[in-house]
Amino acid sequence: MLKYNPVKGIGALDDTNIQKIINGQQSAKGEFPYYVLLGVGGNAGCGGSLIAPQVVLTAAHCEPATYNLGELVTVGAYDRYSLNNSPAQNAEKIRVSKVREHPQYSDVDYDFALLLLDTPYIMDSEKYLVVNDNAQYPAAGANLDVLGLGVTKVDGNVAQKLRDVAVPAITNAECRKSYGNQVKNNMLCAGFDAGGKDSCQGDSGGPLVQIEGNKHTQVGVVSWGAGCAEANSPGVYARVSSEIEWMKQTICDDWNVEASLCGPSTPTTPPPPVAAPVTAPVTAPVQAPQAAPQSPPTPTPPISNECSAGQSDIKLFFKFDDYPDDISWTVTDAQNVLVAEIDEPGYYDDILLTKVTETITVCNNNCYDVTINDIYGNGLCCEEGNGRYDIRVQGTTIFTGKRFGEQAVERVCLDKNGVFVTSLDNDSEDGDDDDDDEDYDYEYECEDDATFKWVNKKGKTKNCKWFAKKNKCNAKRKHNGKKQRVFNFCPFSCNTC
Ligand code: 4AZ
Repeated sequence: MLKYNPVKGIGALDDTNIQKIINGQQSAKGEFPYYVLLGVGGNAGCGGSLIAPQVVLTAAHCEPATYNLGELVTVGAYDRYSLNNSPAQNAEKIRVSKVREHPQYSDVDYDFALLLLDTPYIMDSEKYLVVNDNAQYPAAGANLDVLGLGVTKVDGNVAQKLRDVAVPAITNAECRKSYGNQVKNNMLCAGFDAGGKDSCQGDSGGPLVQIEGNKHTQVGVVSWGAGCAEANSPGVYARVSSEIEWMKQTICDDWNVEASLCGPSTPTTPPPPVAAPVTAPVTAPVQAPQAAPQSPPTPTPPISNECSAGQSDIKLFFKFDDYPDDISWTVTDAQNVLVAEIDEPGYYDDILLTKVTETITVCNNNCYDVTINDIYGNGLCCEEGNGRYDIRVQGTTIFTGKRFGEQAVERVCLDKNGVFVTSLDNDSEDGDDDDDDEDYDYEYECEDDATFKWVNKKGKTKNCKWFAKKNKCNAKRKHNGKKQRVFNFCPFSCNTC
């Protein structure tokens, strides 16, 4: 978010004094069951809070109408890269169907937005969140907690697990000593004179709460500040009690969904079921990560339900180098049908993005080619940072790579139980238990296609021998109008006959 720096003005981040922010602690699982990550995994930029089963409160400066509308958010988030919160309630990815940014939002003023979720998330917890409607609260000096998955130091990495820190409320009069008239009545400041503890980038939109036992009262929404955790520069929050009427109008009148702030009688439609929380379908196709500011990825074709041997997940993990936007990938099955892809470089383009795990749901008893492309041609390392990819099946990393040039192709075969195997033995497909080898005449020549060549970016021509020598037989190249793996053109050099 924009930062007001008394010397440099709004928008300037004083990075000359890089401090550890927050100085908080990792939250306990289930401690803040209402926390929402606006997005999924490493592509998520902001936080939010579930103030009703189908409603998330966040900050307008997170621009949810641009980045989250129609996309998935992670409700009940704790670990950025996992929905599994056990033994606490698990997180869920739920799509955002409507977004309402405060109509008076401008710069840092009226920094509120509401999201309507496709389906409710029923918190199965003794803890509950209420929005503060009392303008007298919190009192100066009240002990508040702010939470988030944002950076743990200025310009650092975003947190993997939810963190929280205690900060005292300060009066707006006191806060104006730091920021002057930038602090409006609909804002609330919290922090220590000496700094040291604060919210920061990536925490925006998340809740500032006052905790009394299981009752958490949300008094603020993370909004702005001068840098993070600097002395005499408290964190500034959108003051929840100021905009209760706008929230009620949006949630109770316009959206007409269940919310405690609407009172018991407001909804005219029956409230959503209060049974078990809605879980994502197990047969869900690949969930593409939250769209980055640029155009969204090509939608993934749904996976056929006809996986006769059941389904499993292939996890594709990236630790990026300094240029996540160079990376794209595809997964195709043995019949060369596209199963999932992020086919455009530029998709992974978030300045906070360092790691991502993609989950690709595939059929057991099939083979898949995972192709990772780096448009710049230097892989995920090393001159531009120390990245890598891991391909995981059932929790085990089966392939990893970093210095792969333009392209890496890894073949992942899963047996009938979803266990990784190097190839599938389909000999019995014809129902004939005989050794099929005997049925074929093996007297064929094992020869490279003498016409195969590939011209690199510097205009140099490479042949089969070069690919074999460079261990690039698995790369895909176009030849005679067909894009295939090089060993298909070069079986002799690549030793695959
Ligand atoms: C931000 O950039 C941000 N220290 C959030 C909170 C604060 C500063 C910056 C408060 O999202």
